[in-house]
Amino acid sequence: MATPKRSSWERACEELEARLSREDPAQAADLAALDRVRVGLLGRKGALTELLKALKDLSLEDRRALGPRAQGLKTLLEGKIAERQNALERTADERKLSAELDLTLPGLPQPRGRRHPLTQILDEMTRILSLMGFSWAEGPHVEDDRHNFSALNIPEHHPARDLHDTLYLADAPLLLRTHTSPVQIRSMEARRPPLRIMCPGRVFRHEAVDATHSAVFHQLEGLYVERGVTFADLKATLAAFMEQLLGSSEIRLRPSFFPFTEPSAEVDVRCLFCSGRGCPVCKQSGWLELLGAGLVHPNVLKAVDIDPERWSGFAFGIGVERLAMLKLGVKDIRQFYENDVRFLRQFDENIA
Ligand code: 2NM
Repeated sequence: MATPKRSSWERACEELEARLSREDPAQAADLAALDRVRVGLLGRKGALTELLKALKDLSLEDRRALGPRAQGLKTLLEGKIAERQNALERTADERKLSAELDLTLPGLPQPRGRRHPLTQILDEMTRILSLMGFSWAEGPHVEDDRHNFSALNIPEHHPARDLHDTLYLADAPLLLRTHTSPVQIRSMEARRPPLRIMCPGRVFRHEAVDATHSAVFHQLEGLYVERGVTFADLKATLAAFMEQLLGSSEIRLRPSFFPFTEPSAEVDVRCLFCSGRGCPVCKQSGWLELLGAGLVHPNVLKAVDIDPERWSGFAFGIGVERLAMLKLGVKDIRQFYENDVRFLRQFDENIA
């Protein structure tokens, strides 16, 4: 037999259920209307809150029977309110966005960068050499006399040490490296042969700047030390390197002199512009002078404690700017350093 309190609670609950089916919170027109619905039902004095509070006046048995009904009603209502709130907020965001932005306008073009032409050439050279087994080596720009000169068999009074070529630091017995060969000395000091390295990098000379001279420029040198390395290895390596780099493998070696190699050679490549017929670029000779090279001088090996009776090696050096000027048709070396985008833009890369 239902108690009077239980009956009146059940009536109240039925009224509320009827009310909810009439005025579904999912119909609220805007966020303010939804909030009024929420407060009216779930607020501190809301109808459902009151109903839940009134449960405490019922007997334990009645509470057990009716509590879940009220709780179910609350859960259902909260879910509906949250869902309607999400929908209303989304519509508000979309309205605001379309008022401020025209999403049908075309996008802004994004300018695409490119590598500096010297970097492009240097990367191409190191890519080829690394396929031939040379590994990348670097060293400091500020060097001491031993690594830049004496270990390279450049004696005290050699003209390369002349004040007109070398930039010395004022307060220390140090200098700016005049070539990348000190990197090769450092590599031979640090590691035992066999050794196959490439040394790309910046070098410095005390020099008047003009269309073909810069006080700061770039070199790439290669070094290979192994048992029984000969001039034939040097020639074949350079021919393969030039074939990959320029598409021309015909090379010519002319006797020359470097303190750190013996014998030494200037290496010419068949002119890539006229294939040897003669043109202004090669000054009608049919050849382009591109590299210096030779077999590492025994005194250089001795200076880094490598026995020249057991080991031999070849080395070569190439000027990056000179090659880039030839390949790209640049007439003034200074353009590489001015960073004028109208100049740099000409050397776009074919990236899909
Ligand atoms: C060149 C030409 C010829 C050279 C020699 C060495 C070393 F460290 F092994 F002695 N490094 N680079 C070399 C030889 C560089 O540049 C025109």
